[in-house]
Amino acid sequence: MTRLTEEMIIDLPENARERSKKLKEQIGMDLKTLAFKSIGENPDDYDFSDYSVASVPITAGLGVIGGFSLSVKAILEEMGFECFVTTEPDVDGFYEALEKGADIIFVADDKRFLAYNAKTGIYSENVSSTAAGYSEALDIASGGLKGKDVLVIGAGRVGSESVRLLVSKGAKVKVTDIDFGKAKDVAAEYGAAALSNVSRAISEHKYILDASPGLIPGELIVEGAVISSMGIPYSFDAEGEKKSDMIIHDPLNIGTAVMAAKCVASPRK
Ligand code: PYL
Repeated sequence: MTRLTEEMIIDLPENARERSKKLKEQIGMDLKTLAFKSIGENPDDYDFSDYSVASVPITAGLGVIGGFSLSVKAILEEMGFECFVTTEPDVDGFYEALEKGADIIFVADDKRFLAYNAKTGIYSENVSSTAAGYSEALDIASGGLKGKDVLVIGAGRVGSESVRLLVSKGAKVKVTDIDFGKAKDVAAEYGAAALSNVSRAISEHKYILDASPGLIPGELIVEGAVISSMGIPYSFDAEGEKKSDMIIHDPLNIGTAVMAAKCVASPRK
């Protein structure tokens, strides 16, 4: 998964509510509702206003990303959780979260973004959560993908999980990747079809789930395209935005919200 940069999330904290409102305009539900719907749950069945959530900065690997923990906090607060960023990073920060009574603790290194419910042992992670949230958003935006052709761009961790989920929703899934071997492996594993020519695949599909870091030239986008794009950096130019009926995108919000929903709703594993 591509590593976020401070520039990509610099405005996230103050725009979290705006993004949730935009999502509601696009698909008829806000971030919290989409997150719970992505896991088959109704947010009204849960009162998580008394949950305390901690976001712990992690210095491992390439280190802390400026604004990352604050962005996690803003996304969770927009959903209705009470959230704090620990003053200490890493293990001492995890200890601080426990000492301060956090129910759910969010931590991310360069390989894994994890949410852990310290009270129940339930945990969730960002790759499967992002795939779930964006696949659900595309299903809703399309009016139901069952029987429809859908293209997944990118056969990495998120793209593969998205192929699996979209096949389970009854879509006719095609997957493409600059590494055609990866696309073929994912297609074979989940009952999808692999397309070798990425540009042609994009130019032939109305419904697209974009799980790739690459920019997508607007000239490839079909008129009226409905696109669910977790790819970072943001992949579309003015022409692509003009031709698309809808582009659902954020740098971190949907994946983080689904992680929180899973930690509140999932039965103990
Ligand atoms: C979870 C994001 C979504 C897209 N790419 C993933 C990423 O950038 N991962 C790295 C996160 C590092 C966070 C850093 C901190 O500030 O705690 N260790």
